[in-house]
Amino acid sequence: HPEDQYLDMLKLILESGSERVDRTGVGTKAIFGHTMRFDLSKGFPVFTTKRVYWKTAFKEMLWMLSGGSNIRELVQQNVHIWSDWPYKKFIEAQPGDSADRSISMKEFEQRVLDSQEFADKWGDLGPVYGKQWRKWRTEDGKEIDQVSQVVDMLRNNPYSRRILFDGWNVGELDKMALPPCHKHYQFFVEPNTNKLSGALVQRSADGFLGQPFNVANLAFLTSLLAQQTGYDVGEIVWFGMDVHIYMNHIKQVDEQLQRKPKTFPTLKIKRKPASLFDYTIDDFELVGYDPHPAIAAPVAV
Ligand code: UFP
Repeated sequence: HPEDQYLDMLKLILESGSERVDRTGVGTKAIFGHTMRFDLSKGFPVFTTKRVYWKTAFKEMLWMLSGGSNIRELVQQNVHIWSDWPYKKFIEAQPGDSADRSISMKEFEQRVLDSQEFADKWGDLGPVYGKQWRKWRTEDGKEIDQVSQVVDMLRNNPYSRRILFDGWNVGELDKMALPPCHKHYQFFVEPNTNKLSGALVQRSADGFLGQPFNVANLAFLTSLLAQQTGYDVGEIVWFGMDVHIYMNHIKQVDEQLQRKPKTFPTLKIKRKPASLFDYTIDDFELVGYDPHPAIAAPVAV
């Protein structure tokens, strides 16, 4: 089963990963340099040995594609995966004696929803993915839409070796809530089969929580681009650099490793909108997704 690639990676990290103290202080076991590939014509690679909240992942991808960098549009869609960072920043900015120092994440998110002004001030993540993908700023003040350039190249210059975009804007890293993890996307058209393949280079991968999302979203993005530019789906290739398991996820990983993968679902795209930027979450269905139950785990912030 293609998902064995994922389970084997988790096993490898547990068995041979070196223990390292990381930025978050939680501690990880990590390996360096790992790859996996999935043939999209044989099913959509959303892992089945635990439930992956694919709608959350897809909503995040659509938000990034829209150029978004504020949690407001995510929270409006009930997506909370980016809220930890601005919440932490807000709390730390409050004076010690302020009542606001002890508001909960839910209360924080409610304020973001209630007030555009509050959201602008506290919900912004800095120039993260969406900003760099769609509005990369040049020295002379212009903005480059890298994603539209990719669409354009797929249509007009499909054998180019430069069909890629990158979120790693070195000059703006210090203004981002989190420097891009999934940093480099590149695409490849195979002329005989008319298939489009997509690759992702991920500098840092939380093997239990993040990586399954990142693989699903790579497959998702590749499928959207294929539909928009008139190709069939080929393969996705995932390259992880620092691939790690947090020490407080080890029990969860052990549990997941007991399970047998089930058949991958298929992605159904219900319509073809006018552009890559006109999809909504209701355009998608994962037909036949019948995973093992979810396994909860804390996020390291
Ligand atoms: N992480 C992922 N995938 C993502 C994302 C974050 O695995 O899409 F946004 C994880 C990787 C790492 C942490 O555990 O978040 C980022 O920390 P650092 O910047 O120190 O690598």
